[in-house]
Amino acid sequence: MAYETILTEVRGNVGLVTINRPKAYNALNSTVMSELVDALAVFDADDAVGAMVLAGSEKAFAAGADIKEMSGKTAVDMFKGSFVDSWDAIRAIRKPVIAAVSGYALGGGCELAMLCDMIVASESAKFGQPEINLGIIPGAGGTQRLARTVGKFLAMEMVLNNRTLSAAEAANFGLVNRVVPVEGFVDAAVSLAQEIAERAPTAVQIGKEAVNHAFETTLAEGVAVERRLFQLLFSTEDRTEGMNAFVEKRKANWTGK
Ligand code: DAK
Repeated sequence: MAYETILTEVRGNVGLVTINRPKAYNALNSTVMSELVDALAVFDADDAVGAMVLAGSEKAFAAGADIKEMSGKTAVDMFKGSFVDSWDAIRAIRKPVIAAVSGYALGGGCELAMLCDMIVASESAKFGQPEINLGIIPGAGGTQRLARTVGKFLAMEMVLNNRTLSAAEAANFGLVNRVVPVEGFVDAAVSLAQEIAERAPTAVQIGKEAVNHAFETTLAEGVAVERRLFQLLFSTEDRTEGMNAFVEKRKANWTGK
């Protein structure tokens, strides 16, 4: 399908989605969001794709929601709009999504990166929640995910006083998985995604579900859910194959069954 604001391609077993609104620092208008949802859902349903990368440009992952589009909206528009649903739809993607972040990841851009499962940042990446400058606060999970990731005190400074984090600081505070040179930052994310795509597909998706559950519940309930998911994997052919391959000293041949 041809999109207006994003580019898509498959590299190996990785679905790559690139936000492409260079004139607006990849600001996330409703077209970008609905196209992202569509493209990620297509890759999620494609058995040849095991993981995805969501990238921006070298200059900007995304400078936030589109302020020009948002400026005329009422509270009821914000409540009813499909813009809100898009974020939930991205959260519901089952396969791992790795954000490849270079340049600005601000406001909704930072939140979009945090909706992903891992973040590969280029040395120029800048993470921030500047909504306070617009008289609002983050609206797509930023206050919650930042507090859980970088801790209360730094999250407060970012949300209340627009403290931005360099890539090195983000790595230091556990907000990104790794920092790589600007040149080739997307390739670095794709190669990490390819490694994951070569693993047992059902276990990968169930592993994502289990880790994400940690953010939704108590430790006791989370451990109970993990145990059920672990037991479920004992019904898969890949579990038998993986253990047989280890015993037989050969590479496993995953089928996703
Ligand atoms: N929206 C619209 N246009 C933007 C934009 C944005 N967020 N960011 C940049 N642009 C546009 C500029 O308007 C400008 O367009 P023209 O004037 O050329 O037409 C062009 O990109 C270049 O920008 P600048 O001239 O400003 O370039 P600079 O290099 O001087 O500065 C900058 C780059 C990224 C530092 C600056 O543009 C900037 O501060 N941008 C705004 C960053 C920001 O405040 N982001 C937070 C937006 S609020 C929700 C989900 C999500 C959200 C809310 C609710 N729900 C699910 C309920 C999210 C909210 C937000 O993200």
